[in-house]
Amino acid sequence: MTSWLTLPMINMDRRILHLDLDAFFVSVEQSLNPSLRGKPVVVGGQPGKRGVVASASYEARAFGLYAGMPLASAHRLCPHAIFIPGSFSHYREASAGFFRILADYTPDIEAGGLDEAYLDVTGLLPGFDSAFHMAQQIKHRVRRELDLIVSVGIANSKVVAKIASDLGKPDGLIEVTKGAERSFLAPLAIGKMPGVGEKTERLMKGLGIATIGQLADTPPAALKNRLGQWGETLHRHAMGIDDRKVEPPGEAKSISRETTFAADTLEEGFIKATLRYLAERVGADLRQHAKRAKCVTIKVRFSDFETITRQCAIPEASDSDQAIYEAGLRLLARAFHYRRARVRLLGIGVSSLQDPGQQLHLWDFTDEKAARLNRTVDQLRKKYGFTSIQTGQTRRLKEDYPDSPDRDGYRLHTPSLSR
Ligand code: TTP
Ligand code: MG
Repeated sequence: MTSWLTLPMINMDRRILHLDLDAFFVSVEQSLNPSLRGKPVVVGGQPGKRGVVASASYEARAFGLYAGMPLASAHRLCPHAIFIPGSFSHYREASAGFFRILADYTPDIEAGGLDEAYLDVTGLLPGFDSAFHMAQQIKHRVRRELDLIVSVGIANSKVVAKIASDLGKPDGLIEVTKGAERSFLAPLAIGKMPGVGEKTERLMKGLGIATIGQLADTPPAALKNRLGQWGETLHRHAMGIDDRKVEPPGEAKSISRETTFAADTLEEGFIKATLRYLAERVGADLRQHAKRAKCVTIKVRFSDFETITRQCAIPEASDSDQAIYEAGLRLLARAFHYRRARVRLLGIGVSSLQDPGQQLHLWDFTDEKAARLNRTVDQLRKKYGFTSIQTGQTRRLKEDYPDSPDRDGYRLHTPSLSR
């Protein structure tokens, strides 16, 4: 190999696909229950309950509904919409099917969530004369095999491919040919840029920037002034320049679960039971990934939306529900010491994940026993459903939460966020 080939150059001839399933949660529900097709459908929960829209069908979006909107507002705008709580295990299954299809085309896959991926297909596979034809085939297979619709954008960079897939929705397929990146982006509203939220948009408007073309024409120094490094990056992206690679994900850095309560609460028994349940979900995830955690964090949102986190290290990296819960309890005490007010949302997570390299101390029988118990519980739950096993602390939740239909856990009030 000649030496210049080894330089880390940007290949301007890359072909990158960005794929994103249309109205993912809703579409899975529609494939399970075809009578929902063609109707305004919302996944997220019942409008009388608290929570937000996780996914809205395109028919519902016509009424102004969008992800993140409170269910109550969604109901006001579109009272005849069909509201569904959602069943995460079905979405996970559909997602696995989606990624199985993608894996037939390249190992260069970067998942951007359950329903979103980048593929680097530069060089392609034998049998395809263009990235466009490959995308057509993927769309066809996703429709036939999964009964879902995927929108695809193709370009020489991640940012342009993502904007293209978004622009084509629903059922889109847009390729931005080499050299056309900047003219493709120029007329688009600044809000179409990934990473530009309401706040940045307002700031840009203040600078007289409404379109991506105007952003590209703004001196980068002016942007750096206001937005720092991020401003420079945005400017490059606006010019269609983005050398980020498609990177298959590293391993998970943290695992967490959280839920919003149906009504703000200060009832200690209930809060602790919920904490225990969430800790068990986190522990089960940890064990499934064969990881141990060194650090536990809780998140508490009070009724006025003030949100705090408290974090601590645990003496031995652990994957046990008990250890996570006990650390969580201590952190909860700290949170209440800071402020004793009604709680709107509670979450617990672990980080500093390690492989279970270090052995348990041989004399540490309590750890050994706990580990055995957790393994048995995992096996039973796999067979009979998560809520088939109740620990003393979580039993009382049965009165408050119905089982999810797939017995994959309690149906919390914010199902999409309590994965
Ligand atoms: P998105 O791809 O952002 O949304 P979508 O697939 O419903 O619609 P489209 O891509 O056609 O615009 O998110 C994928 C899924 O992730 C979505 O179906 C539900 C879930 N989700 C949430 O749970 N909460 C959220 O705030 C968002 C944005 C998505
Ligand atoms: Mg989507």
